[in-house]
Amino acid sequence: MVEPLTIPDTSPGSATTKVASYDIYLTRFLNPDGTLAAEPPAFATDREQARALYELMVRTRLFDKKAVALQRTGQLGTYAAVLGQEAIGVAIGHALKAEDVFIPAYREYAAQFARGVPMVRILQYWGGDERGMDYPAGTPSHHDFPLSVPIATHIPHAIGVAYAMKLRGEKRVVLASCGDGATSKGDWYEAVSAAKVWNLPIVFLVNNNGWAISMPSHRQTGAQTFAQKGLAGGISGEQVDGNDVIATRFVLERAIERARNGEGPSLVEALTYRLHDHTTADDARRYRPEQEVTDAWDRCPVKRYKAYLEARGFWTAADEDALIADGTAIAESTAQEFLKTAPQAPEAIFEHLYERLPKSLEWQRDEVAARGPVGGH
Ligand SMILES: Cc1ncc(C[n+]2csc(CCOP(=O)(O)OP(=O)(O)O)c2C)c(N)n1
Ligand SMILES: [Mg+2]
Repeated sequence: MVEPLTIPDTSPGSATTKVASYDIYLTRFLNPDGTLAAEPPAFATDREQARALYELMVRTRLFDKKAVALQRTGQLGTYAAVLGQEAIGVAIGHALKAEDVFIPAYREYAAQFARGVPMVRILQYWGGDERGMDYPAGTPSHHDFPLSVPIATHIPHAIGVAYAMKLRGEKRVVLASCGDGATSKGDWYEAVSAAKVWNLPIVFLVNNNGWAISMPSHRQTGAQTFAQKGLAGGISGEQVDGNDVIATRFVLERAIERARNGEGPSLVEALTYRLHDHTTADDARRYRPEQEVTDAWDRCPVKRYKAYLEARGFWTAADEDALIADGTAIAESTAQEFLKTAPQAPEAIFEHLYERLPKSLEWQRDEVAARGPVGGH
């Protein structure tokens, strides 16, 4: 908190004195090879809970693979893959309570699945179908926001939601996610600043996956960490190993409970790596060395957590076979459901922005409607 302007005394005999200093902490329970870096929290030692994290991670990876395959075969529009970053979405999905509100960017599918978004909705979304943003009533996702491809524009919206919760005296929390690149946007800084000024129940999750399309993180900012951008706004900022699902869930739960108890906002920088191209419209070989990607596979969140589960006796080869078979079948049936969905009329694109369409757009809608459909997905 900035004190009312008084100029502090300097140390006797010194022209310059230290007025503030800060530390940034990183949390990790699992080393990249799956061995324990520290004693894990209770949820990770409970067989069922521990297995659930892994199952969602693998199901998400299988979904992701299918989505990329659909795009590659001309059956889906541009798609943003989550390969390598699955642990973060899984951790968010398990850390939030049903009444909380999740305001995602576009790589946290696992959290959306955990909160009740059917996989087919994500395919519809990337297929250009607005119905892909309509999440089912009776699930937590119904009061969540749709994923946001516009970078950081959803972060001020998240502040609005958290402000409403505070105003109504609700014990609910907002979690808003974005990438490292998004933290360079003015709207992101404005939101972080307002969050502390109003002491809002919000957690900002920054996926630092090393890249913002072809821009490496170290050229995205001169700051040593993204976590310290929270400190600059007066809020708790910390790093977590985002490829360690245990640590990420643990750190997020702690930040979420602080927010729920009125202790205000937090920023969590999750260190991860984007193993895929930025989207299917990108070819990352044009700007990043293959060796970097090969090295990053050694830190893969799925492999790491599987090794942990196996060491605890929580996971067998038969479990793995069953999960792969089931997850693959679900991804396939999801794809079939998507492909069978009758496309919307082209003029549907005019439906969701205005309550009453302005006159200037009415003629455009009518013209599009008169032309009729131009193809399938
Ligand atoms: C407002 C806005 N500006 C630019 C873009 C184009 N764009 C799409 S993704 C991206 C980079 C985002 O990087 P980061 O925030 O690190 O997220 P990541 O894709 O790495 O998860 C940009 C510039 C956009 N979608 N929205
Ligand atoms: Mg990024």
